[in-house]
Amino acid sequence: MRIESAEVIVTSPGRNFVTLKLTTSDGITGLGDATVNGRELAVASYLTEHVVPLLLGRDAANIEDTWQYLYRGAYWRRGPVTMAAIAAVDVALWDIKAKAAGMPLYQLLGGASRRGALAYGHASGSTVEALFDSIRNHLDLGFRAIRVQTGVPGLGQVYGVATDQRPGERYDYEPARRSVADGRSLPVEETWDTAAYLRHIPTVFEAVRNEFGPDLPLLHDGHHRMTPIEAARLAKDLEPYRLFWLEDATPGEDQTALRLIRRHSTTPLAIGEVFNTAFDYQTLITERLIDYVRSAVPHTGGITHLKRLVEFAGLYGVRTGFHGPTDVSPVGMAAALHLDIAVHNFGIQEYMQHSATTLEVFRTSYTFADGLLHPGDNPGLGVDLDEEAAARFEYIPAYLPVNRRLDGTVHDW
Ligand code: GCO
Ligand code: MG
Repeated sequence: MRIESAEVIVTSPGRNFVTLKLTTSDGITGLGDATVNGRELAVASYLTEHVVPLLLGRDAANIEDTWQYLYRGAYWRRGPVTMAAIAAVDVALWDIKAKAAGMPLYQLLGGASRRGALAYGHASGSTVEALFDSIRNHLDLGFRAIRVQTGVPGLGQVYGVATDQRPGERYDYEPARRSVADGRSLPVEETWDTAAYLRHIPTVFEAVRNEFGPDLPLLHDGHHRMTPIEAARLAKDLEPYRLFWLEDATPGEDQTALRLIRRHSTTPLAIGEVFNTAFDYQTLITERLIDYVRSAVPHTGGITHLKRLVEFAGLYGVRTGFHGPTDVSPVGMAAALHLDIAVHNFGIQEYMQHSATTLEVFRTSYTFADGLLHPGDNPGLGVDLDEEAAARFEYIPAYLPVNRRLDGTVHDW
């Protein structure tokens, strides 16, 4: 079974996605997600110029060999662009293998370890009142675990807060936007003040616990904006509210920063959505500095590499909490769900829910019921790409926002 063709499909049904489609000599197709939010065309070009020519004629069955060939063979290792390109090839080959076997992918990954994957949804509000409405809305939608983000008094739009939620409607938060100036697309700029944030967030969690009780699993994303000692302060202040996790408290590339947080608090920590290999977690896992790995399949070298990371993490009691924002396409989401069902050390799965327009292009078979996600039992990943529909949505340049402190200094967003 040889790889006969490889196509890179860029489409923008509501937001930009890059998808790799491989077709074998027996006519089996496989899909892989190669989307890196705000830098999409770099991955599309890496695939088209440097990977597709190497794939044609290769044996589609040899997934591990192809992974090593692209990773070691490039000499230049790691990085979000390289690893997203390798991930797309890897996931497409797993899709093909599972379709050839006539099985849903999770069967090839060891079979089902659970009935479904506990999902968390994103509740947010610019005020605590709006946040409460959003939490109720999410509970009505069936979520059993909730991420909580709010506006900060004195600041305008901040990370993680949707502006357009209405009762009964799905959550719609898409940070990749653009401001058009002089005919150019530029990132939107937001304003940030860590001191105000640190004062406000514990009061929000106190209010949420008082309103919704002690049982509801609550999560929060710090989005890399604190220094180690600020993060330690927040983790300590949030202890009474028993978070499921505090995510990305500090910029993740400084692995030793987490030692300081750990020294001061028992709030569980999650990190890793911007990491791209298992090596990025080495200190964090072996020193037991985190509780959850946040990688996404398309950003961490695909199923082959993520499975390796998850097995390694499991040896240290660290569980999964895969990244699942809407910039991970339905193909990447389905890949995560097959792993979620199969691996032993599953923790939780982020689920932001794609828009109806996105789901017109990507036809999924995964389900969400009683707070649990399931990848479905169609052979392969269970996602089809409607190429005619995809062609209707042209790429639109969009960027993630840039954050500035009150004095204008660029800060982590
Ligand atoms: C999350 C993430 C996202 C990222 C987004 C960037 O926890 O879901 O932090 O909201 O900001 O994926 O592209
Ligand atoms: Mg995050």
